[in-house]
Amino acid sequence: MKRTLITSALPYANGYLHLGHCAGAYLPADIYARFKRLKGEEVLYVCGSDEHGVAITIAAEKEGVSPQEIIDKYHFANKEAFDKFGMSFDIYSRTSIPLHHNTAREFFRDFKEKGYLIDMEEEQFYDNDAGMFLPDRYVEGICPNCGNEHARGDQCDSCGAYYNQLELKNPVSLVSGKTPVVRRTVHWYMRFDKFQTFLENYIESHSKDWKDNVLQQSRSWLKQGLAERAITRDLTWGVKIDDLPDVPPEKAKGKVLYVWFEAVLGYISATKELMGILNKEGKAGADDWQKWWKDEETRYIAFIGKDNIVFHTLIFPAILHGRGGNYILPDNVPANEFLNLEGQKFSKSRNWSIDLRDFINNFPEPSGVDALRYTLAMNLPETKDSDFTWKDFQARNNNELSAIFGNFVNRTLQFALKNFEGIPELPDKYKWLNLYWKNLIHYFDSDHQTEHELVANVPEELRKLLNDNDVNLIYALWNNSSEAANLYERFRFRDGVSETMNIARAANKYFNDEQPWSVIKNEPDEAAKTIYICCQLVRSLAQLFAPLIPYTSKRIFEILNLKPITGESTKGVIKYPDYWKDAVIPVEIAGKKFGSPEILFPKIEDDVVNAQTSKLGLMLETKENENMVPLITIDDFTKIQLRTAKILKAEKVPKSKKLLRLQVDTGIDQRQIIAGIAEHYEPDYLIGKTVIIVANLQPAKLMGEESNGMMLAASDSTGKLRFLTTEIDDLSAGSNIK
Ligand code: B3M
Ligand code: ZN
Repeated sequence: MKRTLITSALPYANGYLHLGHCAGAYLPADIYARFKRLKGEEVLYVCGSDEHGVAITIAAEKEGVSPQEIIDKYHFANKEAFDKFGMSFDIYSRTSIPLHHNTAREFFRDFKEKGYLIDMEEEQFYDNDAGMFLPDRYVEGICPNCGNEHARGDQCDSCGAYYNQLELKNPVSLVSGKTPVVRRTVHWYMRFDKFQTFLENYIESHSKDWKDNVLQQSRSWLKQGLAERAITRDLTWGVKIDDLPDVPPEKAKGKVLYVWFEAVLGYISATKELMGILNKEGKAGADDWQKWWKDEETRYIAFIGKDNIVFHTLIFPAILHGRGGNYILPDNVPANEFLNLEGQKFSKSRNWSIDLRDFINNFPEPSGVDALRYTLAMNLPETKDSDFTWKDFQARNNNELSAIFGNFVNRTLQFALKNFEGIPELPDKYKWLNLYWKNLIHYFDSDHQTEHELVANVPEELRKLLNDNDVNLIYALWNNSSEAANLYERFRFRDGVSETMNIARAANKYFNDEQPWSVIKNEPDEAAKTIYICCQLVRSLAQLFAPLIPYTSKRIFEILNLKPITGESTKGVIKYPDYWKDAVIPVEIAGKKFGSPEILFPKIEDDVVNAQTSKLGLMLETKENENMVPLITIDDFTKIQLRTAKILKAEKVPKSKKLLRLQVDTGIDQRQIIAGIAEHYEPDYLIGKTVIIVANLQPAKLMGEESNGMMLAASDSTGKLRFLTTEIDDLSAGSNIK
């Protein structure tokens, strides 16, 4: 049996995780990791924060902080949210650590020595004001393909066309707001064309076992022909190369590795980091990372969202293959499509999102997290985009987790406690029940008839003890658990979870058919046998649901006074026994006392989900939502002191692309106001203008600059900000506005 290496795409540390992220590369991977551990296999599950690239620097500018502050804020916030969401990573690392920088630089140097890199001069936009070359996401203009006026530097969001930033018409720097100039700069290009044939063979070798969406995207890139791609960028934030020997510093100055070239190497550096930690604890060799990345006995599964496919099926395999040294390649890349929210795409800017940390704050009980995991699992976008709705979350919790699984556990344990003070002792007549059960499982395992024949032809001697209901329930346990295992192995988690929930349905049917509440009156031994079998099923279901709802499974094991077995991280150094197989075999629990049962999944009421739904899209200042803003009294309004003011001076705030520093005459004093309009106005244009300010606002600090007041502005139909002014321009400064 091969060991299994699992990675999830490294989320950018530039914002809080939302439920769409969870349903993409994370929850499926965690279900898979827990399942493989519970099967007794050697597993390593690696993830971490992706902390470089313009995704980080843009977020830093938006929040007016440094990139380091951004990644520290979101790395730890996301790690905490993942932990509470039950993610069982063996390590959650980050790409800002020196170990990662060194790993990435090693690959760069090796490729340079092997001739896989060529340094070429190219023309690129340069912002004279900001004194920097402009990466694609720092420049905007008119799309050369469709005329969209806000097209980004590399790809148009409206028509999807890819192009070189120099093809943009009327380009504008998003740093200074000015027209950039064209300058020549050197970049190192990776000759991906040299890996065309290798990658074609690699992709076609998986034509049978990879998802269609993954194969299609990979093939279409290969069909266009792989060209050399720049793997450096003119940025100061990232993995630097200007101090590498054999790299001319004058060429490499101010350059970092392209984030997508180094981020995928983050999986390897995270593994190295973990082995270094374990080595210090005497639990692994420092070089043990190699058995995960350079050993044919390892099977590597890379979980991602569909926007990361070619980076994991073409770019990363080319890098691994180019490095040599027996690096293994992804054995599968089960990319998920996207999760939508109440029928719309997740959108932070439109506040149409549910952050994982907010969900956990609103549903702090472990049952809430498990209900979310279950709801997401039942709606995973495995083959097409899917949707999360609060109503479905409520229904899954109330009608399935609570009404089927929770109800079965509760009625079984309550009945056992009330009538047997715990798990019933087996009456004499049934003292060999466990053995008969094991023989029945052996018969199912060894006989390959159809489902109907299997149950119909159960050996007579087993029938002496097990009635039809008993046999049907044990068959459902055996059959559905192995079906679920097959489905999980094929990354079909929705169906695997359904198979498991169907065991709980069969268990409820068994309880109803056996009618212990009435049988106990005249045949207590029969009732004892029934409840004993139900208690076994409670344990089995806790085991089989563990990959999905680990908190609830753990709770059930604790109530039964059994060791919780939920597939938690073992840092890749310990293998469990095959608990999956073990889940269908009865354990010795007759007569066992247990703790007080509890409601595992409290009902979620309408007002709870309505409160959540009503939050979506709020603070959206559009016409249809105006009346969403609470009404105020005239007294409230008079607290705000609005005045006219004249702009005396205007200049840019250093290192910020949004802020201007204004000196204004308010008619009562002269003061500094910081305004977020640098992307919309040249400072000189504002001098002498009459504007409207809030004069009695608490002083605030923005990018270290004091602001005493706020200048009023509104967005026009194109999203451009326009400051508010008065009908006549020479209205004296300081007029009170009522
Ligand atoms: N951070 C893109 C993303 O967050 C990128 C994934 C890197 S995986 C090495 O979707
Ligand atoms: Zn376009």
